[in-house]
This record gives sequence, structure tokens and C-alpha cells, in this order.
Amino acid sequence: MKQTAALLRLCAVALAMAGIQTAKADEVVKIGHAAPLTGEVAHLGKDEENGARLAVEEFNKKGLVIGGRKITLQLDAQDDAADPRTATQVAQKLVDDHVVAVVGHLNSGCSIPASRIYNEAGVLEISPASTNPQYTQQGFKSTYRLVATDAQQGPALAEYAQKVLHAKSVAIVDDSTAYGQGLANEFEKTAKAGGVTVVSHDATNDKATDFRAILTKIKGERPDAIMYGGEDATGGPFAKQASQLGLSMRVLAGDGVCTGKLPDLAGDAAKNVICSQPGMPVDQMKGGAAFQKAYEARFHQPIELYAPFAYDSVGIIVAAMKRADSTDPSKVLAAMSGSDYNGVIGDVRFDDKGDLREPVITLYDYKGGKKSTLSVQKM
Ligand code: ABU
Repeated sequence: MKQTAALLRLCAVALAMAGIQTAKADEVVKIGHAAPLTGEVAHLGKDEENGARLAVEEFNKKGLVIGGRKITLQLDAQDDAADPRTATQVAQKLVDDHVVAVVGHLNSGCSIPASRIYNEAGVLEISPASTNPQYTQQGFKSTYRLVATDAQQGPALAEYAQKVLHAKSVAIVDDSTAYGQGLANEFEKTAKAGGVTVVSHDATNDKATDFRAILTKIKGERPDAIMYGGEDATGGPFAKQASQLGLSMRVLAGDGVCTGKLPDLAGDAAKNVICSQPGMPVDQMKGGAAFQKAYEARFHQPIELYAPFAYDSVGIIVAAMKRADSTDPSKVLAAMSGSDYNGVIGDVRFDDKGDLREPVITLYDYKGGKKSTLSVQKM
């Protein structure tokens, strides 16, 4: 008996010396994902989910061992319908599902209320899309994001209006969401500070389809440019109806509008839209070309917007699991303080609030129904 035990120990030592992992039983580890998979911006949510799913599948293919166990990652993908109330229910479900961390939510109006639930549970939340500054300003150690905020995008758009378009006056419309309203307010502050007259600031909502009453009023105000705070589902028809009413000035908007789908929604009026997007253009991202190829091969569709950021979010979570050598959510969250990740979008380092240390914004317009890069700004 003693001889057999000694022989087994000797074999284990020999295997370890040969670099062969003697993994314990396999473990399935869930990574949560939350975004709208139904409703007006489901295409953005699905794109984000695809990015996260691709990363999970690639890690599983390569093989992952944490704490001596072979890990199989599973994406626990939930639909928050871009609705703040549903988002809190989804957040509680993900916590109850014992996810190691969460990628999401997409909408700031969802990420902000959901973040309280993740924080109380000690679960890391990385948003690949939410840009409202408030998300990371609540004093939570669990909130991170991979995108430049509205406090960076709003001023970039306002400065473009003032310095490049030479606009002396602007009309502003927002969709009354945490994102659209927040972005519009940031734009307004910088525009006013730069001496641009804000002739009006109106509110619509994120389900609206008819903007003609607001646009007819704006036509009478004769602004040099219009700023729209919202997403493409409303921003597209907004730009289209503006053009139909004879408003030919530029429509400035943020990342929610800056999608590949905008030309389908705005038609020919997409040529009037100038929009900001966090990050470099995909073809200038460090890992952009390889990611684009893998994404299109897997999902048979082009990247919409947030997929590279969701893909890197999973990579950052896995890197934290490796540093912690654990799949315990609280240990993974604690390991985020040492995060320094070289991803598809570039080198990702966070400040003490969970925002990017070196955010980037790209401004685009649309030419021939395709997004075209105007400028890349390192903040
Ligand atoms: N960043 C634009 C869309 C997502 C959000 O609500 O922040």
C-alpha cells in the first residue's frame, strides 16, 4: 500500500515537472451578459452579446485552468429590454445564478440602477457601452467601463460644431433617457461656454416615431446645427424627418446613433449626421482586423458597434480570474485593481473609479451609406 502511494506521488511530481496540469474536476463558470435583446435597440444588444459570446467560445476552445480546475465558461445572457426596472430584475437573476462577473448593461439607464445590486453582491460589472458619467461616480468598487463617457463625447461634438462647422447657434433634442439627456446636457454646457447660442432644448422619448412637431418648431428657430441625444432607433427617423422638412443642417449625435444601421433608418439623410463613438475605428484597433474576421465568420454579419468592447470585457474578467487564481466573484473583483489588459481595442487601464485612463473618441460622418472617419481624438 505504502509503495503504491509513494509511486502515485512520484508520478504526480513527474507530471508537474513535465508541465502537465493535473486538473481537478471540471467546473462550469458563468459570465453574465445583460443588454436589450428585444425592443428598438435589440440589434445593439445582440451585437454586444455576440462579442462576449465569441470571447467565451475562444477561451473554451483554448482551454482554461483556474485554481487547478479545468474551467468551461458559459455565457448567461439576459434581456433587460433597455428598461431600468427589468434591468434590476435581470441583475438580481444574474447574482442568483452565481455569475463570476457581468458584461453589461448596454444602456446607461440600465447600468446605473443595476450597478447597486452587483455592488451589494460584490460582483464585478464591466459595461462595454454605457457612457453616462454617473455610472462610475457612485462610489462603487464594482463598476468598470470600456468606453469614453458622455462628459468626453458631448464636448467633442460641441467643439466640432463650433470650430469645424462654425455653428453660431444650435437646437438640442434629447430622448429623456439617462444616456440621451446626459449627453445633450454635456453638449449644451460646452456649446454655451464656447459662445454658441442654444436656441432650444426639447425632449422626446426613446419610443417616439414622429418628430415633426419638434422639427417644425426648430425650423422656425433657424439654428446652424441640431444636436440629438439618443440612439439610432429614434435618431435615424429624426434625421430623416428633419431632411424631409427641408432642414439641411448637420445633425450631431453620440455613439448610440453612430451605428452601421443608421443609413437603413435615416435613408439619404444619414449624410447630414456627424456622430461620436468611443474607441478607435475597428480597422485602426490593435486587434481590429483579426476580431472583425472572426466575428463575421462566426455570426455572418458585420460588427454593429459594441462587440469589440464586449469581447475585451470577457478577456478582462478572465485575466482577473487568472490573477486571483479563483472563480470566487469577490476575489475576481479584488483582482481588478491590478488590471492592465492588452485587448482588441488596445491597452486598457482603469482609473480608481473604473473609467478608462486613456479614452479615445472617433468622429464619423456617413458617405454613400457607410460610416466614414473624420477624426480620432485621444483624450
Ligand atoms: N452609449 C450610448 C448607448 C448606451 C448608453 O445608454 O450609454
